[in-house]
Amino acid sequence: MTNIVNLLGIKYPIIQGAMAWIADARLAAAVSEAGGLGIIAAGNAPPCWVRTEIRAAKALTAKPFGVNIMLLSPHADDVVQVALEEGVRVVTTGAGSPLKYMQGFKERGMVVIPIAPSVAFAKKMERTGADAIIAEGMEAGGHIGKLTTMAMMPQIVDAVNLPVIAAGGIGDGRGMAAAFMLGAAGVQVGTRFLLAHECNVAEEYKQAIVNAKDIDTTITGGVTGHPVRVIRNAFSRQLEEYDFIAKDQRAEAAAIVEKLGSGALKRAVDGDVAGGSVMAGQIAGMLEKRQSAAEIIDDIMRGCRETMSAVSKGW
Ligand code: TUI
Repeated sequence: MTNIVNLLGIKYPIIQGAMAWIADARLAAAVSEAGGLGIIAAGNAPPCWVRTEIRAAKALTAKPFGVNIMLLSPHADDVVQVALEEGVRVVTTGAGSPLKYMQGFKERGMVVIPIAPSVAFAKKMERTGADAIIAEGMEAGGHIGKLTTMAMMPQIVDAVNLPVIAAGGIGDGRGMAAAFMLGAAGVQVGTRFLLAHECNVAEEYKQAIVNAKDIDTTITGGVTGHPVRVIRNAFSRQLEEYDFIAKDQRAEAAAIVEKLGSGALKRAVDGDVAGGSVMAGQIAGMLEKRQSAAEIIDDIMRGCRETMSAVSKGW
């Protein structure tokens, strides 16, 4: 098992999930300062925003941090250019294939970690020169694939010769320990960092995470081909209507849902948690405590050590 702590130059094998419109320099720097790998989420933001955040993170921490390129973004090409120009050391990619950027990343010695929703995609990424893979199960918040973390992890671990980072459904030390049992080299944690003091999301969004029970997330936008896990609300119910549409009307429905969806995450991030897209993972049901990023990381590491030592004593 390759050690991602050494690969990334961090203390703990915890990567902060890239949450569009949410994961900015402040959150990323706090996670990196605490010994994890903070990630600035480019999402659909314009390249100038990404540059500003990268520079802000550099001012806040001397420790490594990364940038996530969301490949469905119309700004993806320009955001990649910014990451290259700013000397970003680690990129994670989501929602597509980073193939056309790979050569540029590798020429600059960047560590490239694509997010994979399947074995086939993970193998493709290994062939194109990825340094590690994030295997993200459908327990995760936001745009998801079809497989669960539990079923996908060991299959990707067997299929590639790279460190595999588990993501989706991991919110504490037990989840991290379970990921190690499945062959993970580390974990990516998103939803739990929504409750970090350093996370700038609206108070209403944080409260929606605290209030959520185990069954309170749902999957929207299936008709567009980009399913998204959110906390169920008025907006998700509105989108639900388009999931059961006759085959010959699907293209039209997809266009409508696409239109309704654009801007919906930003609305929620700004506090409209009824009319916006409150992206969150299934683990939201368990999350209650507001803590600093450092407290979150310490708690996950302590819980992981406790769980692993209890398990090693037998059952
Ligand atoms: O990307 C994410 N999570 C996201 S992106 C996002 S912004 C957004 N908003 C509305 C619609 C779509 C996106 C919110 N949350 N996670 C990583 C992830 N990557 N999940 C799934 C994938 C993925 C899907 C297909 C990765 C590769 C892929 O490959 C397709 C291909 O090219 O074969």
